[in-house]
Amino acid sequence: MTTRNWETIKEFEEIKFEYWEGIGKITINRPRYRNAFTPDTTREMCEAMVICRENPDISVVVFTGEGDKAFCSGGDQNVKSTAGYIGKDGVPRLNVLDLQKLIRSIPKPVIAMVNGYAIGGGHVLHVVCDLSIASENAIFGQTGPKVGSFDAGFGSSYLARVVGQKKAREIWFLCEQYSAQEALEMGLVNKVVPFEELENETVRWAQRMMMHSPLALRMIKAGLNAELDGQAGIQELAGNATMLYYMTEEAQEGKKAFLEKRKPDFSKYPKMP
Ligand code: S0N
Repeated sequence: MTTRNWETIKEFEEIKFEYWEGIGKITINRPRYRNAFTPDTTREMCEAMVICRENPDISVVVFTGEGDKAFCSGGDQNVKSTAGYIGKDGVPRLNVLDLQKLIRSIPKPVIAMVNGYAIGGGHVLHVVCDLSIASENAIFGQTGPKVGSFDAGFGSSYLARVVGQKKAREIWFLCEQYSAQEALEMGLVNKVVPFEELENETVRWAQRMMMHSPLALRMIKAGLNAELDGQAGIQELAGNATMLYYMTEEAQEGKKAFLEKRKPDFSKYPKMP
């Protein structure tokens, strides 16, 4: 599928983390289990996301799964215990929720490149990404009520914002599977392409966004999140406003005056209508 020389950013055990021309690509590398995630997979993805956030060379993040069968089949049922999923440290966790929050809060676009099954917690992961590009063989669905789990957070409420309340309830209550075409029709994905074209199309979308103002994209993402994310969303949007304010001479006057032990003079700064 790939024709690019993706360069490894960091070696992990359960994911691949690569870079090419402004794009950070995070790939769940457990095709044997249809790319189901363990707490270790999720911890590694969280670490890669933080690197994507910090690295100024990365403008867009792409999430995908290894191979042509699955994007992600959710939590690994082999390591599910009574209190979450057990990783190598023996502690049960639901740390996929941390990953969801990181995807939403990173101030850069995140594209889900859905290359097969996006099921259960794997479906939620594509839902929380900013954009989803799917291959024609992609299949979507939730399984929670069938297999003894559920995601009543972003996995439900944000899904309902994407596809509407009735459809979200159908998806969760019936646990059916949906084709890529059906997903497109319900607004669950942005585009469907043949599998061979999936990476090319995803890269095209990333390159298109990279031509635009990163600050504008950042503010739009924060604004779209803020409407839904309550105080956490407002904090994100407000933090961006503070960052922009720090860049002004007006804000710098306040700091300079403090350091120079004088009264600040804000009189020259415009009071916009
Ligand atoms: C993906 C499916 C539909 C693919 O079917 P297919 O192509 O017929 O392949 P299989 O033969 O079924 O699978 C191939 C091998 O891969 C293993 N495997 C597949 N999925 C998983 C999985 N999730 N965990 C472990 N192994 C998996 C198969 O067992 C098989 O192995 P072998 O060859 O040894 O038989 C199909 O595989 C499928 O339906 N998979 C299960 C989907 C599912 O129910 N996932 C779990 C759903 N729940 C969650 O994701 C929890 C989410 C979560 O973490 C969470 C989030 C928020 C709040 C709470 C939670 C919470 O933890 O509950």
